[in-house]
Amino acid sequence: MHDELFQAMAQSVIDGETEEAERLAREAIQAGIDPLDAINKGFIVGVDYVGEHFSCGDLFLPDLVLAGEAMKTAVAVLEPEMARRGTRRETLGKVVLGTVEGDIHDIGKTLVGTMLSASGFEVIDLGVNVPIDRLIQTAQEVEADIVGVSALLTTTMVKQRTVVEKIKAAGLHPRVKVMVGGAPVTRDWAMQIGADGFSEDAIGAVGVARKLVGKE
Ligand code: B1M
Repeated sequence: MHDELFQAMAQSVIDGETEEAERLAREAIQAGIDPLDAINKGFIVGVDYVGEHFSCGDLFLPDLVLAGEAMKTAVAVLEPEMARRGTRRETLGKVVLGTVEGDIHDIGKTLVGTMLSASGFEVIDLGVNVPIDRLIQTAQEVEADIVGVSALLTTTMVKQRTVVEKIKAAGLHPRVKVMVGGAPVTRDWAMQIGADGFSEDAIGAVGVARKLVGKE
């Protein structure tokens, strides 16, 4: 069901057609499609295609930029619906979230934030290219339970290690837990750097965060 619509969503991202992606996202909401299905079965398929073809040199930076813009626009349309569907009960905990310094990828990080807040976490999203000291200072100020660090580049994921080290050095750990994620990040990497939690995707991040605050 909805396979054609999902294919059109992927294609709109591949073609970098922002207006078409936006229109399809609205169509999905009207058709009662779960917004996460629209993202995972539709738009992400397109962005993954572009990523793969960028890696092997078939597509170029402008293609990546346009695909990113189309994807971002679609997600922005779907986010309020995701939040609306989330059954918000008591506040489960505070999460300070950001994409690590040197890295400007924000689509996955923002999705994780949306899912966490839809599930009852208070999310303080510091955006992209966030200096490590700012993450730590904010965690202290707001008395965060979790610091969530996203990284999409192999050159910036190493900063996740520094976040763990600095949180420990500041005496915040283990009260403040560190959760990491992003396309190149693996469970092995998370264990290697001493992070408390890792998830491959936004849905999984909610389960991991709940576990970290002891509210499974
Ligand atoms: Co960039 N980029 N990019 N890019 N980009 C990748 C990451 C890349 C894999 C493409 C490729 O070559 N195949 C490659 C990295 C290679 C590497 O390091 N090994 C790459 C590159 C090289 C670059 C530049 C260096 C290109 C250049 O300038 N020469 C440059 C870097 C700029 C910088 O950051 N300093 C760059 C720039 C860009 C754009 C700005 C053009 C654009 C980003 C737009 C934006 O974010 N506003 C862009 C895009 C769109 C991509 C791809 C195609 C798509 C990323 C994306 O949004 N995915 C990407 C290839 C790919 O990943 N398929 C690529 C969809 C998103 C929903 O998934 O972010 O993985 P993701 O998030 C998931 C999970 O990872 C997880 O949950 C999310 C939802 O399920 N997750 C977490 C994420 N964070 C989490 C945190 C958690 C838990 C789970 O806890 C805290």
